[in-house]
Amino acid sequence: MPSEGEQDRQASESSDEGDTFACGTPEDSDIYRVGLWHEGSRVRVAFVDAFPAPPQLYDNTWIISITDLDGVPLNDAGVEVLPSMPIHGHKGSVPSEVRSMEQPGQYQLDPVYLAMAGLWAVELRITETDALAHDTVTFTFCIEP
Ligand SMILES: [Cu+2]
Repeated sequence: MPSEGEQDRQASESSDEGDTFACGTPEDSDIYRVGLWHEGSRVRVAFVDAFPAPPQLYDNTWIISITDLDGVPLNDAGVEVLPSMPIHGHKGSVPSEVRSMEQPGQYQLDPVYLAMAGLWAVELRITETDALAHDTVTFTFCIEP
C-alpha cells in the first residue's frame, strides 16, 4: 500500500499526461503560505504576503522579509528578482521593481511576472548593505493555467 505522498505523486503524474503545462513532482515546488521561507548561507527570506495568493499566472506582487540567519532584519539590501522556468529552460522577461517597505527588512517586489503556466523558479539574489556579501534564495511555484 503506497504512502499518502506516493499516491499524491502518482495522481499528479497521471494528471500531467493530458496537460500542456508541467510542474514535475510535488516535491519540486513550494506550497505558498504566509511565512513560507528559504534560507541560503547568509540570509533567510520569508513571505509576508502575496497578491494574489497563492501566486498565479501573470502579475504578482510579493512582500518578503529578509533577515540574517539570526533573525535580524536586513535593511537597504539589494534584491534582484530572476524568474525562470526550469522545465522549459527559459527566463522571465519582465523586470521587477523592488521597494523597501516601512517595516524593517521588508521589501515589495512588483511585478513578479509569471508569463506562462508551469513550474517557475524565482531566484532572489540578495546583496547586503556592505555590497560584498551575496546570497541567493529560490522560491519555486507550480503556476496553473
Ligand atoms: Cu515557459
